[in-house]
Amino acid sequence: LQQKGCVIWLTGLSGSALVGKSSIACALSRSLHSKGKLSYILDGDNIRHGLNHDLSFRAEDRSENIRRIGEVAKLFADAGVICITSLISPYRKDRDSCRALLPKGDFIEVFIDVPLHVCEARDPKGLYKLARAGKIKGFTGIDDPYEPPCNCEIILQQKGSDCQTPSDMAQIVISYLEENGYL
Ligand code: GGZ
Repeated sequence: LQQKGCVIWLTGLSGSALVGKSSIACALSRSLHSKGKLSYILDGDNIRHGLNHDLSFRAEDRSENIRRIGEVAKLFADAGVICITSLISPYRKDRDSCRALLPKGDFIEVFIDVPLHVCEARDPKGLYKLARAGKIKGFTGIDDPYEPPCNCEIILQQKGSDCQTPSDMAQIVISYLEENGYL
């Protein structure tokens, strides 16, 4: 296997399904596959059903969720896999701790910069509605913080109404990987 591993760390608000973290992760993984590159997606929502089923959405548990996923992502990268993580990962210090686990350059932080009102208008799982009604407490963006990255490698923005598709956004990441010697 002639492949340099790395971690592509997607961060951003919940529920941006149309061009959200999960759909970008999938588009990216498909594109890498078509180039003969091995990748693996670690999705917060899925991992919370297995490895991290003991964790809630309290601040300490979110931190632990991110810490474990960061450690697992590091193992994938060590094995030469391009590991794509898809978590809200709302706290800057937790993302920075994951960055510190990897050799310089191998942690590629991608901010999915979709405004709250856009995510909330989509609300694919109805979670924002429940959070606004006080039926979910501590929902990111409503009554729990999201700290945007200060120095991330890539920002993917949802500009106005012209909607970039997940594969348009994945292509931006692919170009970054090409320019930086990962592809
Ligand atoms: C945020 C929550 C919450 C609360 C349940 N806050 O749209 P989704 O459903 O699929 O993505 C969200 C997912 C977030 O899990 P993560 O592991 O990515 O979060 S973190 O990085 O903060 O640990 C959402 C759902 O779980 N969800 N309750 N209170 N999102």
